[in-house]
Amino acid sequence: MTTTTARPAVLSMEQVYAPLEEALASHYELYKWWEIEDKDDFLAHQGQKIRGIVTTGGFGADRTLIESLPALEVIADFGVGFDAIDLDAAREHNVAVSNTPQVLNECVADTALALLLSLSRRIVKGDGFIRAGKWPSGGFELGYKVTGKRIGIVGLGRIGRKIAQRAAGFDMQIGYTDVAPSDTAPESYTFYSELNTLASASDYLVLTLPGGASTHHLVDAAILEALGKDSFLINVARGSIVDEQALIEALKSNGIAGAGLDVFEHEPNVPQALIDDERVVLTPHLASATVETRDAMTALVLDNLASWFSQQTLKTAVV
Ligand code: 8YV
Repeated sequence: MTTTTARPAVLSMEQVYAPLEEALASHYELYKWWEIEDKDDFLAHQGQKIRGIVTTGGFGADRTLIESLPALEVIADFGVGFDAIDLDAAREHNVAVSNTPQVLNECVADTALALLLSLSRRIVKGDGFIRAGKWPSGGFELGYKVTGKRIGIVGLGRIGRKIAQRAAGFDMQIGYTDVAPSDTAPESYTFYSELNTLASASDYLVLTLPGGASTHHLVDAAILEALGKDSFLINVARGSIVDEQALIEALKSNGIAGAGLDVFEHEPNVPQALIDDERVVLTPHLASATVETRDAMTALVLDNLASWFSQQTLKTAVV
């Protein structure tokens, strides 16, 4: 006699990495949200069999989605940030949540440094200068030296620490703010209890703190004013942390020197004022987007799902 065990039904919310989709399809009865034309019809007729969701840091899972899936047991986030997942709704409905911490630290930190270097040394602008055929008719503008400058890290967590280590390689002076001074940070790092004081003392203010209600618009007009006309803002965390309109105003009035942005308030929409501004380097939320890191994130999502469906535990649990 042969027995067949039904594979758990899993709904993937966003098309993000083909090997993840392939692996999910080989282990689960996979549904792809972006391919479903009539979503209400799907939820009404198939929603009751979905036991797992795979989502991204940006897409998350809101209360409406969670409550539309009565058999939902687990949400596996393909990302470290879970601000877009309604954790209260997940808890209320006994839905476990996992994310992918640690495995993306290096790549996100590398991206912060890449933005910092691109801004200071005018890499993107220099590339455009050559491609536009302008080099033969004149020299290129000067940038700013990075070595020895002051970096202010907002959130000395797993990613913030990796950025600090990299900045130390450029002999930068490292300041940070967090809920409390870190016991394990090197003595050479300076702790600032207030964000505005850190901003005033920084040539580069780098955001590496979680998104969500508690950090919404933390970087507003006052913080940008404290940062000042010779300093740069770098955001590899969440767009919601920066008041984008205030940033646009600060750039317009030469209140800050420039910005390196991997994340935006309303992705994938980027305000035209930022696109038009050559003192801004823009990247499309790519900080964790390397083959190595996306493979590691895929492995962790699969581990979490396998562990949940076999023994109701998670490798890296948020809830
Ligand atoms: C991903 C992210 O790019 O880790 C996060 O929180 O936002 C990113 O690593 C995202 O989850 C994939 O879209």
